[in-house]
Amino acid sequence: MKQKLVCIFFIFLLLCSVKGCAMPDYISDKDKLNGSTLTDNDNFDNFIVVGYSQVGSESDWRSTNTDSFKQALTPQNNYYLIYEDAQQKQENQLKSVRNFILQEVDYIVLDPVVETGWDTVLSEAKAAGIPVIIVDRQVVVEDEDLYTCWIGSNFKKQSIKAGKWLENYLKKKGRSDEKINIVTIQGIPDSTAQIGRTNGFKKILSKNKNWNMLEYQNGEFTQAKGQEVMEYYLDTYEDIDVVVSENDNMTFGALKAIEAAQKTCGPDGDIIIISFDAVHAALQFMLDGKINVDFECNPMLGPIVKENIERLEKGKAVKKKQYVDEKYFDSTMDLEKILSERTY
Ligand code: GYE
Repeated sequence: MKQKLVCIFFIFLLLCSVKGCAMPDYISDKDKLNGSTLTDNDNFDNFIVVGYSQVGSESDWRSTNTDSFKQALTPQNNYYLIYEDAQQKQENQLKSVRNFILQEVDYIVLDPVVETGWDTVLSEAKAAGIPVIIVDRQVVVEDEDLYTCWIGSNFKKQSIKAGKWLENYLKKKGRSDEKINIVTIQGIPDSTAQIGRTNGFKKILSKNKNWNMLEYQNGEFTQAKGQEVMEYYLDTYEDIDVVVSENDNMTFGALKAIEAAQKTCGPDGDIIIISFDAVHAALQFMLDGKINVDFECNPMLGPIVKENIERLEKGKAVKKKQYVDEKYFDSTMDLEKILSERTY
């Protein structure tokens, strides 16, 4: 292990001399080591080196997810975490994974921005004997043995629940036979979260002949793009009954656009808002009467990955696909209590 860290250090020196760059943040940022620094005298022999390629920092969900890894894989727990933010670009992730292989890390954790295009790089990791744990989004590869396991959410189930929730809601309002105009603000195309959330909802959509999906547009999972897409929808369509927004940050942008267009939304407004993630700020908007329902996506994957690594270190098997538990929240619930108890 010591050789690996020495190797990481030399690669770092090399990168600095070639690019004249600042320290990479996994070495310079003390927070990432949870307040502790590595010194020459530290005994690294028992450290488990993990290279973690994160999608980006596009949303509240994502930041919480990143923190859960940084808090679980700490030097105090005998981990050395090399964190890389891919800024929602697959090419950056391919580079990171290849660097991790070069650095001879013990494990690679990959949250793939999109599902396809991973076969080659994962074969390289396999050839180097480095186990790869896929988190949150999934990969579609020819050979499932290219990764050890996957841990994340059931996005399709989340949006099937969303569709069923809408059926019930409209029924309660006596609107089951009314023509319902819907728009969808989608996440990054080809990401598991987008595919699952779009397709799950489509299943219920196809059963309700009076539901009319006006359009799908990519909001890139960001607030700015979500706002832009919603502005376009409001300019284009007179009568929108429902907005399905495939993550909370795009919803925050949509709420701004709706307000600017002097329309109303939420349980007492004109537009029904269905969102995904259920981050703290979204539940606050729900409490303020702006969002109708939010389907939780559990970001706390760091400790689960740690447990999996610990099993693997002991030579035990891990389950190939591991789904996390998730709930949903709507405006009929005791949101003040829920918000006060929630950690994310
Ligand atoms: O919903 C969104 C993020 O893949 C579950 O990505 C994740 C999604 C999440 O940017 O906020």
